[in-house]
Amino acid sequence: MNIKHFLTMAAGASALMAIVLAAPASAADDKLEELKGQGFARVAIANEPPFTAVAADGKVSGAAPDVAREIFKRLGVEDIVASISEYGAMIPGLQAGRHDVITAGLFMKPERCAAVAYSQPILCDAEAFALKKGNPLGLTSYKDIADNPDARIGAPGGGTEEKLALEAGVPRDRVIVVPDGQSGLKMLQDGRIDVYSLPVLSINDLVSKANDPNIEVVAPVEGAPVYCDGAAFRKGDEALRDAFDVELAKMKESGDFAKIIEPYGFSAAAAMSTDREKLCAAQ
Ligand code: 6CS
Repeated sequence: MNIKHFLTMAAGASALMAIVLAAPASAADDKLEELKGQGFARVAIANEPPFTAVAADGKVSGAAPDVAREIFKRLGVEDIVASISEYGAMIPGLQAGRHDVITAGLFMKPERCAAVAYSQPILCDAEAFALKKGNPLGLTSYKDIADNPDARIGAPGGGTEEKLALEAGVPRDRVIVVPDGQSGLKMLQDGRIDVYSLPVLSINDLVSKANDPNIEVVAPVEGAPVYCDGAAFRKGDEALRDAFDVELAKMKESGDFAKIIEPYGFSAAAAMSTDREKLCAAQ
């Protein structure tokens, strides 16, 4: 090869290298760039205080969106825009591109971990029952509901409590899908269900605001695990999830994480005592 030919080849190779190096980051990194350009991240929520809440004026709060809003701000994404979804529709909505992330207290469980890319843990809670004062049917576990042919349980569609009831042996026709907390409370007060089940902090928030002396809380539900959620990203958006996790870890370390979630009643220590690997393998 003569020197002229060699120099031509070398120039071509360095030009190619310059193009490769200047190429935009991977597609996954582009997702963060896309959100920065969009100016907001589209988050799925449920409107179940204190995990998630939408005020009458549309203001979104709750521990999960508040953590996400702060992390996205630190990543250069100015705000979040929330849409309310039933728990069972959140993952399909994420996969269909209707949401950029689920920030709703969607508890980590193996089947969900297989479908999304979870962040590290954020909000942990046990399960609870709201039922008639005096607990006339003596319900303290999902198995108690299964064992009593008259007991009807209300729970969110596609949610953890519905699954726990079915797995405990409650027949489908005694597991009533309830769209939201207010409906669940009303159905309990009207005697259309005998127990309404949500995580402890959600049930306590609902019952304390109802201020109804005929309703009481059983918490925790015997035999039910403590669950933790994470922000749930689409499979393929792992680079965005990892960037989210870097900021989440900094906030856990600095105490900023606790400052956001603990006023809502959540424990930062509980979330920091476990990790995604353990939670996705558990149960
Ligand atoms: O992850 C879930 O399925 C459950 N999480 C919350 C915050 N409320 C109810 C729901 O079933």
